[in-house]
Amino acid sequence: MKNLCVIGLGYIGLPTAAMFAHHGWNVHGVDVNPRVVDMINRGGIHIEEVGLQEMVEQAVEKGKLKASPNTVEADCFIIAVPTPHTSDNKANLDYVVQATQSVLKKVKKGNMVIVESTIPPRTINDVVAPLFEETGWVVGQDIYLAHCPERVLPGRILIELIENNRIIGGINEASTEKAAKVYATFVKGDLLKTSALSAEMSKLMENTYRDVNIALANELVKISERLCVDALEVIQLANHHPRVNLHQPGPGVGGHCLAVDPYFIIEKAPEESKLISDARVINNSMPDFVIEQVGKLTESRNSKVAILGLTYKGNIDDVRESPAMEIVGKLLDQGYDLGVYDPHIKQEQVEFKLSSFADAVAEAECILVLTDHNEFKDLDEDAILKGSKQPIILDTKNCVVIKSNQIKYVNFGNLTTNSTYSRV
Ligand code: SAJ
Repeated sequence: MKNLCVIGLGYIGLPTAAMFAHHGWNVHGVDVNPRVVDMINRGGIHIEEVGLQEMVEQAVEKGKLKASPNTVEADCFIIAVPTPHTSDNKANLDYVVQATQSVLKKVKKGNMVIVESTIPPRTINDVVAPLFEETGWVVGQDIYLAHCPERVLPGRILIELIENNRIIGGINEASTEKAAKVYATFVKGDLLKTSALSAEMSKLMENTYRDVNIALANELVKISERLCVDALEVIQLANHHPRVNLHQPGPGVGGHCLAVDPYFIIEKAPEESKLISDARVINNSMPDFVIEQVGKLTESRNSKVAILGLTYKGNIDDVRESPAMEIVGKLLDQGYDLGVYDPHIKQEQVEFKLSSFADAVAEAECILVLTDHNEFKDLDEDAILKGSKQPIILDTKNCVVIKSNQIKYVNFGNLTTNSTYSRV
């Protein structure tokens, strides 16, 4: 196997395609977006990820990576298209089905087909395999089929593609063995061989585990506000216990993974997913909780609020399912005047106006930190003291380090415990 076709060149597909090309495969990338195809064929990238630009540039230069809108013949096909959720929180498998149908037109006996997209339990057995069987292929014999979910953390993708253990979930053993050979190309972590169903469920549980633990931390913040206790200190103290790992509270859970994947389980087992469902409700309630706190710190709904950070987490450029975007939308709907600053975001990614830091904090009654970018650790305090109407920072990500005692600092640890809201 030397020819690989990767369908979907987004946050997972493009780094994966580049990694295989870097390890000697002839890679053909497929994407419906002509701008993306064109940019890659010129050795460029359309997403922010450490080290990716260099790897794509090299692979294209060496002729190991090409991109087009059409699926081509190959020895192995990797499907890495999005699986968004519908308005009623069901998995939308349209892109997976379309990608599979495009593979069907090119597949040959002996080929390997791998789905990396995150999918609900039984999707490989009940949705993907039947598409091949309907056209006469014996799946697991004529062609091989597996689910090998990605587990990489945005910001560390190229490192984790190699270091992370990789789950190899074949529709049968022959498919598992063949898929394992594909990833053995560069994976240094363990290749964990299992069934497609266990692979599907394991992937979903990894993100659900994190989502439920974040919900516990967010619930603690609400309890702490009622009981006037420092939630952040409590988390710090409790995490000194050898078997406790409380996660960090925040303005909500964003991204295409933690905020979506639990629904893929709930959809298949609604009665049995009480805790998972409640956790989603708690995390989805945090944007309103943050807006309540803004209301306590500002004179009226016409007040100016400075927004620092729009992405769903720090040091990336991804605003998908971002709690910050939801908070901005709701504050604008309520009539607040906003100054929005995010050094990782381009104006064309959002519909509202982006400002410089100084313009964002000018005349602000509250400076609302919604994302933990490194740039926010050390803020321009002079600009805040000179420009803002009230030098008050509400840090929902507990990431800002304040030096001046003229600035009132609020985070999820001192919402009620410190009436002066100062942190000197
Ligand atoms: N968050 C908190 N508190 C925490 C940790 C995270 O509020 O203690 C928030 C973040 O701010 C963000 C959201 O949760 O809004 C998700 O961020 P994340 O860093 O937890 O994860 P993702 O979505 O960037 O990546 C996750 C990872 N999954 C796990 O760590 C179990 C990654 O390994 C997966 O590959 C990725 O989902 C995916 O694609 O599924």
